[in-house]
Amino acid sequence: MAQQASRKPVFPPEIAPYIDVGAYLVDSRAAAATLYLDPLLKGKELILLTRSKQSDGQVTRRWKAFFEDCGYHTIAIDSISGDGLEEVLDYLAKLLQRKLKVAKKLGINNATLRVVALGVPNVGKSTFLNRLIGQKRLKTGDIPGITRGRQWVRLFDDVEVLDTAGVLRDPEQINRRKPYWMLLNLMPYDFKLREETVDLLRNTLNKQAWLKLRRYYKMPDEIPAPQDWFEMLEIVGRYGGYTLKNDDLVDKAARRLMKDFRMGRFGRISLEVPETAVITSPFLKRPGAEEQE
Ligand SMILES: Nc1nc2c(ncn2[C@@H]2O[C@H](COP(=O)(O)OP(=O)(O)O)[C@@H](O)[C@H]2O)c(=O)[nH]1
Ligand SMILES: [Mg+2]
Repeated sequence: MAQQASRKPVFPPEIAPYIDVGAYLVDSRAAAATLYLDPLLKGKELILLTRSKQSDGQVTRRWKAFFEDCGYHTIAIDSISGDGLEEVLDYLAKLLQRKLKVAKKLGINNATLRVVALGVPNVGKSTFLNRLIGQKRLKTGDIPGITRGRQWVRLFDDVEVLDTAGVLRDPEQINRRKPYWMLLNLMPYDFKLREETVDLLRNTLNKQAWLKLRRYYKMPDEIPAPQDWFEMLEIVGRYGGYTLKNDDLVDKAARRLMKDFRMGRFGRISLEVPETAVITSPFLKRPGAEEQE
């Protein structure tokens, strides 16, 4: 079952002081719509721009620069290809060394670095941690909300990671983000959002992506680019050999289109760019902004 918006904390608030790193998994294709920051872990942020193999590399680099300007250490990763994971391990090793140094000054000869993985449901927290651990110890899956309990897992002798269930908080923010989430398969298909979601994709595609789409759906040259969401779906229907004569077929076309997008049929596409994206997280440190308490 899909996870519902929850205000329950994903880790007990009282353990926040013992957590060293809040590893925030953010989908690099929609870094604003999948951004979630926890005020309890201020100053401990590590932003991981995931699925970097699926997003527009140039846009992902801009997102990295954006988050770094905000003061967060940021790494682009892909948990399937393994890209960026070495860099994550190097960064954690550096933080552990720093923690050990502080411990030694206090006369303690060991330290454990505690990392918690955070992010919206289905963004890839468990997959990322599994890849780091090197074996499939945490449950992953395509259905949001698969990680329910809490489990600390030892990554190395001196690094522990905590997987969490996804966070979904403010209902108002959630509604704005829903078309993004649906397109990225972070939430189940909802026919009420199909118009908005198809339009989101239609408005995002650049010239190159349109070319790929035309080729993929074998669109004849005389057919102009679709003017609205329905025309867009008609292209998919025509390709599949059906017309959208009833609502089920409209849904069928919408699902197919979204799936083809996710499969990369239209190329590597980012849905949001840092220059125009709306970031709703109230906890984002903006460069130059006054520190707020
Ligand atoms: N291609 C690709 N798929 C990923 C990546 N990370 C996660 N996934 C897939 O996304 C789905 C949800 O991942 P999961 O780790 O269960 O998400 P969680 O709810 O955040 O723990 C799974 O089907 C994963 O295989 C990635 O970096 N690249
Ligand atoms: Mg999980």
